[in-house]
Order: sequence, then C-alpha cells, then structure tokens
Amino acid sequence: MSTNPAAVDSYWMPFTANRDFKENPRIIVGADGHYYLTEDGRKVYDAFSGLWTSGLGHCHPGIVEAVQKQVATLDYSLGFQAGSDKVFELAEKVTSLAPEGYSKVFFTNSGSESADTSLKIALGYHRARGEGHRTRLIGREKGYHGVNFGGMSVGGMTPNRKVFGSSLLPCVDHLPHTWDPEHNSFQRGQPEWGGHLADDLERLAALHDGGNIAAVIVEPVAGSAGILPPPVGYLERLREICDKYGILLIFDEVITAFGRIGEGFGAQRFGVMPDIINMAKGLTNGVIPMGAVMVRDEIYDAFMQGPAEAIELFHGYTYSGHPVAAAAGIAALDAYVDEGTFEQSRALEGHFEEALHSLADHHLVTDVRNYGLMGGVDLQARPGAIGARGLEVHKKCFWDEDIIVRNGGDILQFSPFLNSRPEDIDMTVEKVRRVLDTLD
Ligand code: PXG
Ligand code: PLP
Repeated sequence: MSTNPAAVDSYWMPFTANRDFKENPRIIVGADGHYYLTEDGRKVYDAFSGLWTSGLGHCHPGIVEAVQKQVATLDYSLGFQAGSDKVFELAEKVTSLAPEGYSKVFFTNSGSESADTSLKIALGYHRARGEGHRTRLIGREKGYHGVNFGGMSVGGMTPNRKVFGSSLLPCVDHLPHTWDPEHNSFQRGQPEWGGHLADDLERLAALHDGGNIAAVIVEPVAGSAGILPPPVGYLERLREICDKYGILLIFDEVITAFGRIGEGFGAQRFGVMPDIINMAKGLTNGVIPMGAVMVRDEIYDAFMQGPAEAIELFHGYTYSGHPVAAAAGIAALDAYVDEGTFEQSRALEGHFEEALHSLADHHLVTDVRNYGLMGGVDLQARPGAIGARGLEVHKKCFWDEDIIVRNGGDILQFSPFLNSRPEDIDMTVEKVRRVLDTLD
C-alpha cells in the first residue's frame, strides 16, 4: 500500500526539500512506543522522539485515554470569556512543576505562538508600569524562536530570516552566539569558554540606554542551531545585567522544558530564574498541539489594573486552552511525575554523552556537543553542497538502518526518548556510524 502520488504532490511540506522528498517519500502511518510504522510496513526507531516533542514515547496509553475521553466529553470550548475545566487544571499543574514565583500561565498552540506571545507580554508589562518607551527586544545569533514575525525577528538563524529581511520587526538587536570551534569544540556539557559573551548586553545597554530595552530572549540551550549549551556563567551574567537595567529575561524552553535536560524547566537545571518561560512540545508529549507562556507573579500583577471588567491583555488564539490539548497536557504532566521521567532522563545523560562523543574520531565529524538529552554532531559539508551530506545521512538511516535521525543542514541532531534504555542509545550511535562509513 502506498499513498497515491497525487496526494503526495498536493502537500507543501514544512521545512522540507519538497522535490527531493517526493521522489521517494518517507511516509509514516503509525507509531507505538519508541517506533514509527512506515507505509512499506517497517518498524523504524525514532531517535529524535518526534521533533523533540515525545519524550515519553508515542501513543502513551495514559495520554491516549485522556484524549479519547475528552474529545467525546467536550470537543471544544470557547476560550475567551469562558473556559473548559481542563485548562484551569492544566495551568495549575504547569505551575506546580515550576520554581516558586511563577503562578500564571497563558496558553498558545505552538512554540512560535509562545515566542510572539512572550514578546507582547514583555512590551505590555513595561507599558502597564508607565515604561512604554522600553520597546527594544534583544535576541541572539543562532537563536530559534519559531517562524512568526516576532520570533523570526529576535531569532538568529540566517536561512529563516534572509528572505524576509526587510519585513522583520524594527528595534531588535542580537547578542553574539556562543559557539567558537577554536575555543569550545568537542565540548562535553557546558563550555568553560564563552561566559564573557553575555557582556555584550552591556554594550547594547550602553548604546541604546538599558532603560529602553524591554526584554532579552534566549534558549537556555540553543536547540535548532545545533545544540549549543550555555558557557559556564553565561546565563547568570545575562540575569545580572537584565536586573541592573530592569530588562525582562525570557527563556524559550520549547525544547528544554519537561525533562529534556533533566528537570521540569531548564531554569531549575541552571539555577537561573528568568521572568518569562516559554514552552510547547513536551507540554502534551507532542500529542495535541499546545504551547504556553508562564510568567512571574509580578508580571501578571502589573496588568491587573484599571476597571475590573476591562480586558487586560488584548491577545489570544481561537484555540488557546483547547480542552483536548489541555487533557493531553494533564495526562503528560501526570506521566512525567508518576513515571519519574525527569529522573530517568537525568540518569541517562552520562551514557548519552559517552556514546555521542564516540563519534568524534570519525573523519567526517567536525564537532560533537551535548547537554542533558540533547546532542549535536557536525559533519563536514560536501564542497559546494551545504546540507547535502546531512540529508543523505537522514535518508540512509531511514531506508537502510530503520531509524529516524534528524539533520539540520549538516548537523545531526539527537533527542532520545527520556525513557530510553542505554542500549537504545548505543544502537542509535552504531547505526549512525555505519551510515557515516558509507559516505564519500
Ligand atoms: N522556540 C524554540 C526554542 C524551539 O525550539 C520553537 C520556538 C517553535 O515551536 P513551533 O511549535 O512553532 O515549531 C521551537 C521549535 C529541530 C527542530 O530540528 C526544532 C524546532 C522545531 C522543529 C524542528 O531542531 N523547534
Ligand atoms: N484570521 C481571521 C480572519 C480570523 O477570524 C481569525 C480568528 O478569529 C484569525 C485569523 C486568527 O486565528 P487563530 O485565533 O486560530 O489564531
């Protein structure tokens, strides 16, 4: 059985080389636990756990049951001026995983929407406090905050920006990224070198006056750009400088939340508390699209003024707090706690690091980086064909080794299930090495 060619042709795929894909489509029809089922009847191991989404594995029984029950009970509820019981319950559960001081959650449908929501909340917060002149937003080179206009503007992935350059938001600057192969290649965990790069925020504060800057947004560990852990002291320094000038610090934890780096949130792992935390992906284990923005109490409180019957934040999505997504979220968060998922993830880190770095001796590998259960392996680009070698690894892994390995250009990315077994990690690395050995 195979999907008919007209159907394949009808779909414009996201972040995909459409013409190349359609020559030999990789179509997935089912999933169970740590495996996908392909259209040609193979079981394919998922070494990327969805798209960083599905740390508990696919079709988790507790989540499946919660979704099935919810869709038959309350399929949709308006979320403006009324709301489903499930979304309130989920909000409380999210805050229960957070450090003290974060007691309010706004729901979105994706990480991209979370990014734009967080930037709007930052601007609204300053304005509500009489500092509406604080309009400048600071992102970081190689940052990824989704693909909507706000997130794209503060983001720093060149291919995602270049076509839209003249339409990006004004009043945005970028901190330098922290990857420098001369100083921190083949680094295990956090690099010792690079903490000083946070001081660039002082330079921007001097240039614009820190009092004009609304927010700084960073991923605690940059994900999409190829897994760039923060240098030692870097996040602490950002927090200090933000405090000095009254700038809000936003952590985009779309990847790093919910156990990917061994805690509920990366903020806890690094011991650095931002003002706003963005999340998505693991919030529902990827089962139903959902994102969220969690804020410190004083941010919410700043909006709560004026007549009590007036809307405080003119922002929201038709599907904000969708009851079926909320039910999936509740079941996912319960599973994380009941199954000890964050502890499982933390216990696997050391093995994952060793296994991934065993690829360092391969002649095509130019760097290996890891933090928590996030891993990146850089391949030497084929001359004149950037990204071709990475895509070839992805395709050969799929067809010849029955495994999904994600490539972002020539960077192989690894996002093992949080409840993987050590032998699953070894098998992944073995298969990747076998494929690398076939490349010219
Ligand atoms: N912020 C961060 C930090 C992300 O990692 C988004 C925002 C956007 O989320 P949505 O749900 O709108 O896609 C992301 C998403 C990869 C990969 O291969 C990473 C993402 C998505 C797809 C693939 O690294 N990150
Ligand atoms: N476009 C139009 C014409 C709409 O009516 C709406 C929502 O009502 C939107 C866009 C926004 O859609 P969503 O709330 O799903 O983001």
